[in-house]
Amino acid sequence: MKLISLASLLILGLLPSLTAAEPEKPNFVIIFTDDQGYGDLGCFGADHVHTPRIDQMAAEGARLTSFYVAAPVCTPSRAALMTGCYPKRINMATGSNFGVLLAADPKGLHPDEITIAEVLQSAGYATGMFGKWHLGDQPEFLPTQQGFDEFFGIPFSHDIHPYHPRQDHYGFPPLPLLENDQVVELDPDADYLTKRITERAVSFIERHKDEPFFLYVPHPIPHAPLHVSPPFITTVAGDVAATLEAEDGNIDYRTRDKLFPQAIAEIDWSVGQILDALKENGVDENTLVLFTSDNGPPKRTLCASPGPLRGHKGTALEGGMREPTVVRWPGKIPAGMPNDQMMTTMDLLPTFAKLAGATLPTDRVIDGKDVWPTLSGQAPTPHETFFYHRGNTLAAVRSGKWKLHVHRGRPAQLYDLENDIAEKKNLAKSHPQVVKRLKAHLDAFAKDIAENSRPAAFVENPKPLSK
Ligand SMILES: [Ca+2]
Repeated sequence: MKLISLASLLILGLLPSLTAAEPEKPNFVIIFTDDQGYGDLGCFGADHVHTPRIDQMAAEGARLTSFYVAAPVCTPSRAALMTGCYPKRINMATGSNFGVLLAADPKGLHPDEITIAEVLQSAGYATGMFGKWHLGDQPEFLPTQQGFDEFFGIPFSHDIHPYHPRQDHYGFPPLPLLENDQVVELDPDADYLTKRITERAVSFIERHKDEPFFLYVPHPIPHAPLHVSPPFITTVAGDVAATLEAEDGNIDYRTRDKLFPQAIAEIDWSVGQILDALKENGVDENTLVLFTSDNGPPKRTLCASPGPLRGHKGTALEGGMREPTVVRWPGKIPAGMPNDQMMTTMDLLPTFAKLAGATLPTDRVIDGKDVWPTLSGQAPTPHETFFYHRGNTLAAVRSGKWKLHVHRGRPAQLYDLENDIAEKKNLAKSHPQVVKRLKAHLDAFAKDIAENSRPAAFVENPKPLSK
């Protein structure tokens, strides 16, 4: 009799707690380093840096070997990650009079843009960002205005400060360190930035373990000048340490370049701290963690490496825009399997929205696509094309294994990335039909962007942030 009653209650749907529970919303963590190259992780073939925690993360998850950013420099790359759009579509391909935003730039990511943080916030997520923003430093452009409940960090690169080698030319104000929308320090000791950002990230996980969360950790490092906290300086050669001790208020960029292995070691430590915090707080199994970089290594660098790729930061060659990417979600993403399918930072907004049960805006174009079927190893990339820009210039397109570079007034160059990842053998002459097909993609995209783009925002009388 009792069994029958229970069965009828179940049929009537009166015992919801006994039926399948709502699937738990996953947490998302994006760790986004600055100017790290495709060859700057052990699991991407490096022997000049040591990254045991990130390599372990790759062994438990996947290396994404054709993962792209939408621009080869900071500001537009971050704009694309935040909005799921090509930078040019939202007029964020450059700063107002420089390749990226500078201090007190009147320009910023438009407040009407809907960021990945806002999408997840609308689905009940706690959102935290600890690190470097670079999408506008005026009060109306700060992370707390774009969907982040909490922000601790710097509004742009840490070299936009009075110690810049061309300070005579730029006249930069002191570098502000912010807590939410308030400046809490000026010219903070950059040696401690990675450590302090990491501590904030770990605290955020501890405080939000019982609710769905989105944690964004855009490290200012390894962008020059390199800095590490004291425990990581112990492995530096004696003459380098001595030179740094003698810096005396100035910053010796060339000597600091030699801290590259130490800077990457501290980043690796930071990733380990975050992964350990997820485990200790019981949310490891329900958290997707993605590690990548905002653009390739700068040209003038002593240590950073694009690995087998040609090109560097600022170029539309693979070395500028293909990033060392590792993703991990136990039980959901097949462990230890490299994934060579084409994916981009623009895909994270629609992908996380889908996994979170959030709704995407329907009143605007979003270039990224839901790549969950691809990330989980069930389907090939949903992208027929990926477009490369330098600033506002449409420079190249990839479709399948083919990549076509176009330069005004010069013949196009066609490369087979499957067999020539270093873009060395121009096959344009022997494959005119492929060139024609890819050119048609470029023309269609240029037309689409011209017809469907949205403005950045500008303020009058921008002022440097101060305490
Ligand atoms: Ca960068």
